[in-house]
Amino acid sequence: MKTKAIDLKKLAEHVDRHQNDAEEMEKLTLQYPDLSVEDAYKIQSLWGELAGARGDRMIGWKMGLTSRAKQESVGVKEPIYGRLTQSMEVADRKLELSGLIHPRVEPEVAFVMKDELKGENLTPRDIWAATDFIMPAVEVIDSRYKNFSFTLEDVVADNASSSKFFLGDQAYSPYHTSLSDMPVSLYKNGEVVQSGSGAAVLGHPVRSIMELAKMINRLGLSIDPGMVILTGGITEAVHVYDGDDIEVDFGTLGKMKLDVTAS
Ligand code: OOG
Ligand code: MG
Repeated sequence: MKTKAIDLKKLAEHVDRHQNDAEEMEKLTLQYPDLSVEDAYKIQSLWGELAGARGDRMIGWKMGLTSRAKQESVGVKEPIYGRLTQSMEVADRKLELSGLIHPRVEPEVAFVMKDELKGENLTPRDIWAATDFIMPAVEVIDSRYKNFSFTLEDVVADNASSSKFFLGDQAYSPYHTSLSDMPVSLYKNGEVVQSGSGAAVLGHPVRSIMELAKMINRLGLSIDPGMVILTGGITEAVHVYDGDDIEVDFGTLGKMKLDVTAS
């Protein structure tokens, strides 16, 4: 028997409040064990409308859990997507902890599109032909769930843990380097704490864009020209604390440095 319909709008407001107040919350699935993945994406989309209504425009998408290491560390075995809004992009090199709960950073490759991408059977060629440029990126994830612990449905409803992101100063031609062979090392306070290569992302980051297009196509959505796409963590995410200095070496895509400060 179908139980009472879940008020998805109310849940979107609940998630939004906890994001804005940087207050951790219980897993939604504890109270709503019947919450489906479709419901969770609907909550995410309603959250996007709330952000849009306060002027926080959507500027792109992120893929998450595209690497085996990341899937294993959180116990969710499939890729997910989330929405990126204007207020998440940080232009300086300061990661301020105020407004965040228990942030982690992870190195990623960002694609910026020049053409629309739509469809469930796109090929790598389609993606490259529609790509304007690529950039090294650092994503800051900050699950609103206690202990960063969630199910697939929970993390999707929480906009795939999105909180902030930094893009490198230098953009590159999509053909600059082989992204699957690109070595990446993450340094915290001068020591390497994570390393990997672009191949960790579904074999090649371009596949992450194919997967995103396929997933949103089911809802009739497409990737718009000008949008930025974070293709997913290349290594495990690392906790950051006040005073940390973070440096990511992206090989021929250069280095990015961030100072972590309380406010
Ligand atoms: C989910 C988001 C993961 C990525 O790049 O894999 C993600 C999480 O681990 O909290 O952004
Ligand atoms: Mg990520």
